[in-house]
Amino acid sequence: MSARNLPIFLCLFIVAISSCNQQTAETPAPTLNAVIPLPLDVVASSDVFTFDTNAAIVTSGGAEATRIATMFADMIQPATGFKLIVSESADTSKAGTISLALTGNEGTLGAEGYELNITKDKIFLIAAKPAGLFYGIQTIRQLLPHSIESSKKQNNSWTIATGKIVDKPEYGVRGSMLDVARHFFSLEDVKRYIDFLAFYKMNTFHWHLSDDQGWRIEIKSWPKLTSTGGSTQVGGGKGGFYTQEQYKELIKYASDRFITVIPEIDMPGHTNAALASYPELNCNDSATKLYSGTEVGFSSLCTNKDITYKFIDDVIRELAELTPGAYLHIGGDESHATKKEDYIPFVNKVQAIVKKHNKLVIGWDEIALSTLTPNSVAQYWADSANSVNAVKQGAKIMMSPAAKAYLDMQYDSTSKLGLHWAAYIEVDQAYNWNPETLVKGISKENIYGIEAPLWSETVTNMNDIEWLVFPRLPGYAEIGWTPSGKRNWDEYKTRLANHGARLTAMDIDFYKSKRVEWKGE
Ligand code: TNX
Repeated sequence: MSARNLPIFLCLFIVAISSCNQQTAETPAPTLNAVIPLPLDVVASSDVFTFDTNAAIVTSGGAEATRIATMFADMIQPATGFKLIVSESADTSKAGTISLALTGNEGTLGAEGYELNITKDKIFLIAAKPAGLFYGIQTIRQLLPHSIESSKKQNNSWTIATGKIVDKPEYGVRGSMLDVARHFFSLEDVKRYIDFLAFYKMNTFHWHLSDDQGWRIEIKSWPKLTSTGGSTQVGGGKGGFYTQEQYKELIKYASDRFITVIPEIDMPGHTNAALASYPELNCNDSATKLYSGTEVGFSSLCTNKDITYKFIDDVIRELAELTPGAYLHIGGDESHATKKEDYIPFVNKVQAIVKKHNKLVIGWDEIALSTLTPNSVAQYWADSANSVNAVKQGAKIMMSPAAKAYLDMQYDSTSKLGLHWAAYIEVDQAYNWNPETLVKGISKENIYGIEAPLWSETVTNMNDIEWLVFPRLPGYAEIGWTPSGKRNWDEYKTRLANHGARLTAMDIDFYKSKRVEWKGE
């Protein structure tokens, strides 16, 4: 935003509590003050566009523009009752037109940026690439009244503040991880998780698919991984797993929302579910018992047996065939039951296997103890020395510092869910950090992306997920999207306060932090 426009913008921010705007009492207040992540450049004007049944969406630039427009029309239908017509046309002359155009030319917007121009009687959204249109749609959605999120028809006037937004992300990779191994979550739950990421313009979903307590992805060449290894979870419940067909369904669902899936098979530690399924993966040839506790660091694949690498080759081959994204996550964390002299050659061999199957490696920061292959990414979670070592080897870093970015950390000592081994993370602490300056030796150009992981030792259902994820996830999305110089907790907390009613309309059970003055609709 230019300095020239700052006063108007601030005016809109505080519109709810002041009379500095030119709205009349009947005109609903513009809702620019609730958009998360904060767009890069906003020039507000003091009018409103009103959606009504005459609104029609025209698209130009091809099938993807039309698909995205249709997603938008479908999304707003339940609350508005409008069945907006989507047509491929360059004619934007009619009042009420919402135009989505793909230019193909990245220019300054890049592959994920968009330009949104809202006037009194039309909306123009342009982007170079489909992802940009999709993010522009998320902004329009957040500019509409909160009740747009309702699944039931609302009697509302569907207005949007006029103005111009030019927006693009600071980081190219913005994501979250869901641990489906400690507790299993249905495909439907995982899709809802994907919806959350998409809503905040996040583009990466890290799927933690195996751990001591459960193996969750069907591997056809090693069927007992799921029939045995998938049969329990923390607390001893029945667990579960995804068939390869379901996995592909999720990949498609994510990719329709511009989200790349990074699947993780954690090894050589965190492997009890595999060790319980196949005796030959153990050094003593005897299967372990299934495990439903929450200890870490006690299991290891047998690193000096050939069968172990045959197993890994099969798993990586099947997973690589199912996964369009460039990266496969090999875990590598907390391998306390693997000797260091075994761990290093193990990780080197696994990197070679991943490469053989035409994928790139990402692993937790410990993998930097080995010799990282070109384009490997180390995920900083705990050990800054490992991460700096990765940088020195030329690797990039996925930033997930446990004490700042772990969604399973309790908010404070009274939190009903979560752990606190790394920190208590209140909503302001989750927001108030800068990936570029957090660790000496890791700077902007070394960063691959930002990721907030949710481990599920204490999380058993979707309500639990929502309570830990919200309201911290929007803050992580903003860290990834908005340049650090434009981020400020005092301003953000006002937007978040306004945003709370939207979460409620989305039927999200969120933590009502006392550090935010939540507003009603
Ligand atoms: C550490 S983070 C782990 C996980 C646990 C998590 C709980 C990481 C790479 N390893 O196995 O679930 O702590 O917060």
